[in-house]
Amino acid sequence: MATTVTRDTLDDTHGEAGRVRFDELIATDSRIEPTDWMPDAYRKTLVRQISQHAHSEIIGMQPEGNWITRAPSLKRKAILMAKVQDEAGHGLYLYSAAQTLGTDREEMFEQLLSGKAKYSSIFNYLTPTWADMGSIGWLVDGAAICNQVPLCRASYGPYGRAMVRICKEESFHQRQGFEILLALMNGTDAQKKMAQESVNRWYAPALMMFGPPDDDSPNSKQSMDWKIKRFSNDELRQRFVDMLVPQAEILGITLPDPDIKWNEERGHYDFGELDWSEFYDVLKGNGQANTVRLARRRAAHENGAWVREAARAYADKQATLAAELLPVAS
Ligand code: BYC
Repeated sequence: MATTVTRDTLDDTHGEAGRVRFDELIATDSRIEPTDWMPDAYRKTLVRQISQHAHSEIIGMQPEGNWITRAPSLKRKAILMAKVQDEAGHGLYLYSAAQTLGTDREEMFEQLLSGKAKYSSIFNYLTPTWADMGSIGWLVDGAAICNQVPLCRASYGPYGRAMVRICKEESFHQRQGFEILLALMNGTDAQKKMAQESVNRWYAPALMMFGPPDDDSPNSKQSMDWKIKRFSNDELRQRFVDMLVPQAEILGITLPDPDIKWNEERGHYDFGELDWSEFYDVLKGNGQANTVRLARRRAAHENGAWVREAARAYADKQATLAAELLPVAS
């Protein structure tokens, strides 16, 4: 478990020299580490983004967890279970990274459970069919990779390093989703229909994962100046569409946007406007599953109280034992 750095140890004790060094580290593409001086707003931005990201991984276990017992074969169950476990792991690395900024894990949990903290809009959509496991892997993890590979170069060291392992695992997740859809598209007419219908539902919400259009993204400019974000929301969304079109052709799936067209001049695919009112509605808590996702998370947290108590008691016991042994050892 990561050590929580307290705010006292992070106070501006470095004075002007700290600020100069911070600016220099950013300008030279070097990394900011937990003990370096950093502006308060940089710290707050990181805690906001990293904790939202952690919450997304933890809440993101639910839509797929819903299918573990119903996956169509033992092999599919095992793969899905491993994927959901990976997501739990991602959440834990990210909470640890956020803790290095002086925010307590309990505080972050509280923000999630009280509904104060955001998590990715995408996890408020339902998963009524098996094909949705394919769509989540192909589209949701695909979008996650596009967004997260540049985050491996985020200026804050613990975040960037956590992202390296996460991206490796996301890459496997994306391929398993693609393979589920490929199997369905090589199956019966009913299976092909199920795959297409699922992609029809997930395509636009996956594009919205990148966040609002650049003109409506209040945080992007500052986060890019600080080299936390390396590309804007729209740049990454474009990259994602460019990646999806040839993959959809291989699958034999139609992306549900009649405006997708290669633009020779831009060297990118044009695509249609998204319904941003739906995105903001989901953020306000009015998505298909906001209520159930939070209710499940709260129940899991309450049911897990005994595990936290046991872990705490064990840690206390170990600390007492270590203290008792210390004089003997010396
Ligand atoms: N959903 O100024 P903007 C996964 C919020 S999990 C909800 O552009 P920013 C997986 C945004 O927070 C992957 N809220 O913000 C897990 C801000 O509100 P606040 C999750 C969104 O931070 C399990 C406001 O809108 N990935 O892959 O510069 C199974 C204005 O936005 C969303 C990450 O968390 C959204 N989609 O950019 C399978 C990646 N978009 O905080 C898969 C890390 C925006 O000011 N995060 N908002 O109240 C990021 O890269 C950035 O935070 C974002 C947004 C691109 C998401």
